Amino acid sequence: LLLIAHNLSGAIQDTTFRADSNPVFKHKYTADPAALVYKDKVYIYAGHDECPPPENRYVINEWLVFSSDDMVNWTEHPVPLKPTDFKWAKGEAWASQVIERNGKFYWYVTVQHGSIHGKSIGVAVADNPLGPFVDARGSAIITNDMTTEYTKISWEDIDPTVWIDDNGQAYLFWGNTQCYYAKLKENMIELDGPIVPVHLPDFTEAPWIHKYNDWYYLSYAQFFPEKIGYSMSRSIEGPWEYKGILNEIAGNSNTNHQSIIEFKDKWYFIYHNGAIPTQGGSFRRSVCIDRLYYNADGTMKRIQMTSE
Ligand code: FUB
Repeated sequence: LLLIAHNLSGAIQDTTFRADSNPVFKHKYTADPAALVYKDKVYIYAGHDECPPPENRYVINEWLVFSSDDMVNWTEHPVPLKPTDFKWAKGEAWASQVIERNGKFYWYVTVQHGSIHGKSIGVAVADNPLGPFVDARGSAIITNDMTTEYTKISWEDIDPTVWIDDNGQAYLFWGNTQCYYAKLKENMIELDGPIVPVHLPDFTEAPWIHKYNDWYYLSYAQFFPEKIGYSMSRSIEGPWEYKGILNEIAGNSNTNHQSIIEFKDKWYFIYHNGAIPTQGGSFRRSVCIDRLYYNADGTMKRIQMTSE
């Protein structure tokens, strides 16, 4: 009986996740989804695209959070964090990621710095995945003046992604045009070593780290308009070997920004497109979810987007 119940619940999950319900959130424009799996639930943290049509620029004044226990039914929760919650920041809720460590939730975000030129990375902390989140340091953890020896653009310090390796060492990856990583101290709010450039072909932005079996995967946006490509390594510190395109340009959006998670024994690719008619586009984006599959050698099959 137990076996039948198990099989039945598996079958029900298979048929209820319908990629053709993309985009997942239709009542608001949502971008740069960062997914967190915690205690049988998935949380999606996303920027709220609010650019009034017909204008075309980023207007992103807050992050949103949604939760689900089946990848089908989503609950929206109160706004958990805004760039203005960082006193040193000026605005612009660009891409982010949340990770749990020792019962606390650390949220690494891109914002515009108030007094240092360019974009910066801040970190907020909370006791649960829905917040309230508060600035964990009172200052940015990464600022543009820390990386000017590599590129001269003001938006290179964006798109943080964070990883805690099996030995407990945490790493922050980020970047635009140039990808970087730095180790984090156990407190998760201070760097623990130098900033190291990561060499990835045609890197634009949006790095995301995940692990499957003994492989590390660093997926990232390439070119512009963006596709998602990926590299694999046996170590989080590289060297990384480029493996090709994982996701093509996502309907009607110049940017493409992914998270990759395993939830209840299935893998998912969570991203955004600009496909909501008639006002959707590069500055009014929408979060989508499709399934992700591996080949026997550990490489990933190209994502079959619902819109294809
Ligand atoms: O949403 C603003 C920026 O667009 C993100 O930080 C990039 O990854 C791109 O999606």
